[in-house]
Amino acid sequence: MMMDRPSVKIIYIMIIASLCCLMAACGGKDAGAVSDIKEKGGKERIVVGFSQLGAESDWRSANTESMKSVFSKENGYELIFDDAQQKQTNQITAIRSFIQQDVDYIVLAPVTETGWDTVLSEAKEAGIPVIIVDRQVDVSDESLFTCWVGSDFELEARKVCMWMSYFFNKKGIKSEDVHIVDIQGTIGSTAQIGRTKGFDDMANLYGWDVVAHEPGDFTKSKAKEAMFAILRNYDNVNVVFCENDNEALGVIEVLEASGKKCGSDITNGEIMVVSFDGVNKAAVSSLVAGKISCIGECNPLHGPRVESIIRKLARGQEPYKYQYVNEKIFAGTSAVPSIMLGGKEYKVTVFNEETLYEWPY
Ligand code: GYE
Repeated sequence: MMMDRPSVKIIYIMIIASLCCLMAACGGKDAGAVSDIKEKGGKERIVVGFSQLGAESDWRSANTESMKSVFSKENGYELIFDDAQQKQTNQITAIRSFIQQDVDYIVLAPVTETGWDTVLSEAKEAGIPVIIVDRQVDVSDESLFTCWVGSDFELEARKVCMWMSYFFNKKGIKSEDVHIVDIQGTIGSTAQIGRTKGFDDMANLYGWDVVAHEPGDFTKSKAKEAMFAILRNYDNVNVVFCENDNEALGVIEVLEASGKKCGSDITNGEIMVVSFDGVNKAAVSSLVAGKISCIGECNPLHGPRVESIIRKLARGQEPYKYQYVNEKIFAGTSAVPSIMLGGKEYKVTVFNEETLYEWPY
């Protein structure tokens, strides 16, 4: 006997409802939710658990947004998103919950590099592929994750330092007259480790006077504290290397409140600020205004990249283990049109009032 559409729908809802009750009765509340998701509409959705480390910067918000817009219901996904609020323990708890819910893929943006072996072994045992995004994990066995996609943070730092070296040369500024501080990112994160290393190596190579390293945790507030401390302890700093834009904006606030002028004319008392990301509109406007001299781009739009990895895996193909994203250098002045690094030429993208509105982020 043919049933009309509403009756089919009611029977369908009843089946789903009883399945959910059954799951809940077994104590598997979350597992019930996932199988419900997978069966809705008769078409399987791919369930992705994403452990995001926090919301400390504009880069992070853009990254979260990119992931959420790609892993949407319309695109056939169910995204279980967890914000770990900068705590690794929260990330470990989230991953365990994803395993319990039997998600199809786990995506992890790790806060720091170490301490992942146990929980990633658990994911491996459960047979769930783990894709690492943005920062890296330092594990004893690389088979504990499927692959990684993100930026070359050390290269970003080398490029910004090279831009400075070209600029100083052009303006006749001697290496020994460069008194520079590094406001570091979250200690132990790949972005910090790479940027600090790139900075240290280049400062050493050019013989700049490195006055201090201060942790700024990639946040405006921590960077402000760091800059206040630096101003209390040293009176000769003329360049501030910030490991992200939010830090740079904090540093500029502190410098201006202390009566200093931010700019590239360090011979005449200005303080040069350089940074990374290029995602924050206020930071890019500061570049155009000359308050930030150079920004090493750090691209946060990893959603489509992670999705293409998942598509590959779903087809049974093996993605590259490490996938680095190509990035640019941004400046507000055309003083340095391009730089050479490792035998490669990098053109500098110059932003002004007009091109600012063509900003991709
Ligand atoms: O540069 C910073 C964020 O890991 C690439 O983390 C990321 C960095 C980014 O908080 O703004």
